[in-house]
Amino acid sequence: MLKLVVNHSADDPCVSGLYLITDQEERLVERVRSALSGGVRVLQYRDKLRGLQDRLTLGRELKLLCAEFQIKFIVNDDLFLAQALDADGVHLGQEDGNPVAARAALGPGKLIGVSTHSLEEALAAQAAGADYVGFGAIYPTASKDVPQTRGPEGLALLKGELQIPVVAIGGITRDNACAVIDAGAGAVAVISSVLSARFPGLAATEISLLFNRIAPRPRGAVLTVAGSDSGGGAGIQGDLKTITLLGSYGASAITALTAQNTVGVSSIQPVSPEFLGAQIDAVLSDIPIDVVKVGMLFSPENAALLSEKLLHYGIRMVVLDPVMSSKGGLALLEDEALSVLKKRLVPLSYLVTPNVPEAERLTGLAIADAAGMELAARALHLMGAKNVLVKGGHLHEGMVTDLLFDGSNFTRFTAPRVLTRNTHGTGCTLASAIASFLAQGEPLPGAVVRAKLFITRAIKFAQPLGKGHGPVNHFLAAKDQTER
Ligand code: 3NM
Repeated sequence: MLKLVVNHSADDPCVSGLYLITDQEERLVERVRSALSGGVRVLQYRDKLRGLQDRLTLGRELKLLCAEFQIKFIVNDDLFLAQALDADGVHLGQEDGNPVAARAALGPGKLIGVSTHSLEEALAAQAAGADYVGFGAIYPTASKDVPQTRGPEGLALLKGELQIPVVAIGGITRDNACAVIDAGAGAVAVISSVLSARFPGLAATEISLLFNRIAPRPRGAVLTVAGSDSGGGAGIQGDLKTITLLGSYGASAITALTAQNTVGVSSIQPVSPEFLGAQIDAVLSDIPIDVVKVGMLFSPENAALLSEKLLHYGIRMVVLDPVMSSKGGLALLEDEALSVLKKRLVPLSYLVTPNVPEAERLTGLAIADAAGMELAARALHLMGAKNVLVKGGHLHEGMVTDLLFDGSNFTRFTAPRVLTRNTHGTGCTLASAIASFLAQGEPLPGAVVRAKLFITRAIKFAQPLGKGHGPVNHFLAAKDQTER
């Protein structure tokens, strides 16, 4: 008889992904709720201030939230509270009692984690029956007095010696977590980078997505919502080529059919909002999509429908390429759709990627130079886009500079201008490449750098296919670009 043996320790680690620890600030439950909706996998209730009754009350509330989001609920330090709340486990500091006693009290089905700061402590915790160790501080942190920092290097050394999962902790942010995940952390524990963020749900999504960087290929899934380009260089076809060649999984929802080639768009047949909605429902109710990339929407009804669906499914990772017209000047967005885009889609977008004419129409500003791009980026951020990438290709300068604004800082990405008329599909391809790299666990600045390299190569290698603007060369641009 065949017997199925499931190795839980390898395939199903007891903790993985984003591990959130509570802070002592105001509106905790509200902020935790938002964070859990962004993809937190384990919540640890850590409370150094409240008395027992208040801890019991708040603990019950947090436990209910965890049940609602189907994630694990762990109590820090306090074995009595863990038992009283029937938590999924307890997390012990070095001073907070011993894992053997905790196991005897909680039984085999509960999780026991131990804070450790050295290889010796971690090995001792493992020998005493801990299910996982916390290890830190990885980076400097203001949330706790820590004796020293270990860096990703210290974590990699520990991982080599330990069998149980390691939860990295201390000063971890979206921008430094990649090194920690690459060093072998099964989970990252954070307080401030999620709970002190302006949007805890978005901050949680950004960090959770980074774990895709260790997923098998195709890595991460992108849904493109755009028009079909029969010519194959832009729109849905250009998007799916980009997403696939860069190593992610691509799904699509078509907003309109276009009869199109390298010379121009000769006819447009919009899809009804009902049918666009049916496509989006079919995909999002089944396939775990990491990033939604939005291109040509055409009608105000389709733009409005999309905003409803994004809200309904709680999609935060939206890359919005505000396509407005074809190279030949034909409108790909009806006039009334512009205001829907501005009012309803820009505020839902994680990143909006206008070129100069699109940024001008969205903001009403005239953009003649780098300073104008900055003003437009600020205006789009005020309109609700979390991040803005204004593309400088339409300014007549030798170098092409794109400007990324995250609400605080500007980053410039510069590449030499390639003199060619074969640029069909550039906007769609860049936005799809950014969406793919995000879906693969690259934080935004890195995703933009890699996507910019990709589009620059795709333009450089473009062939004069057809009688008009030849399509960018997705194939050669992607060759040798997916290293893992
Ligand atoms: N334990 P933040 S560092 C609770 O090294 C805690 O054991 C640490 O907070 C350890 O994500 C830490 O804000 C604080 O840096 C983590």
